Amino acid sequence: MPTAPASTPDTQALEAMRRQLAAWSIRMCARAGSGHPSTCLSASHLLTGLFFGGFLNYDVARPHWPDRDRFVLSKGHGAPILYAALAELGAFPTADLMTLRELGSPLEGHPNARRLPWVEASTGSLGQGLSIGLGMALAARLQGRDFRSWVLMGDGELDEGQVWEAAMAAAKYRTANLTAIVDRNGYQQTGPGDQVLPLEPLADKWAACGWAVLTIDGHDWPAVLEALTQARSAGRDRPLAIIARTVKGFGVQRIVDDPGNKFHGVPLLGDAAEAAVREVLQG
Ligand SMILES: Cc1ncc(C[n+]2csc(CCOP(=O)(O)OP(=O)(O)O)c2C)c(N)n1
Ligand SMILES: [Mg+2]
Repeated sequence: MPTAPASTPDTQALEAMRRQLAAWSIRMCARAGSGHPSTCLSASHLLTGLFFGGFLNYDVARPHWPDRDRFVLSKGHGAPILYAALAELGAFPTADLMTLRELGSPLEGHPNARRLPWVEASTGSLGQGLSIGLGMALAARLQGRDFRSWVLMGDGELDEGQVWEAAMAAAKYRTANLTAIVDRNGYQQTGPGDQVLPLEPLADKWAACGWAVLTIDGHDWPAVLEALTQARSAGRDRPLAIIARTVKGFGVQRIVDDPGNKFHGVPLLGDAAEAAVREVLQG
């Protein structure tokens, strides 16, 4: 039976928060003059649902609380939306978000666990987060704790062989407290991922590795919330992969319509950034 979150998530409130996080991501990258806003936008429902829907057992006031759920942003270049979520949860002032990528700011371009206590693992070198999240899931078992480990990955990131070593090991150890969320936006750095290395049939690959798999629309609130609810379910004996079909640059038509690489690593600047912020807040 799925375990419902503490209270039923309010989809309208989640959507309002998602739009705020999207807006922050665009503003932060514009201010920095660099960063990956389109990467943040495709993951916006997934990350907002996890952090604000009652699924992540977490307290920003106690970042080293031993029983906290662990969240690893394996696609570390999506750092702005993680920082925005942490700030909105009260970890630090939202004004600090505008220091993204400034020399000396702990809000580095990729999450640095040595600079921010809420960052569970330093990421940015793609392919490593699932191994780290698996280690955390196993640590819970060794310590007799019941926290969960959540890893958000890019789909291009799945080209890395280490992902599949971790996937097979997780199945071997039956880490039911581990959830991999794949932001399946179809694009990576240079363009469509399938032109670089075809991934389909992706769900079959995870299943063949011994995982439970859900494929969902990653921008549909009921689907996202149901998948996260199932991830917390006690009735599974294996790790769960949520393959979330998403749109890179979701909410900003100019990026969505781009026939190239969806502005990967390209911030919108000046008037274009302001227009994009309006679009994600009101569109
Ligand atoms: C090991 C490694 N190789 C290459 C890069 C450069 N790089 C940064 S982002 C990216 C594309 C990632 O695509 P994807 O995982 O699909 O992320 P998203 O589409 O969500 O941006 C690449 C190749 C990297 N960060 N790490
Ligand atoms: Mg991608």
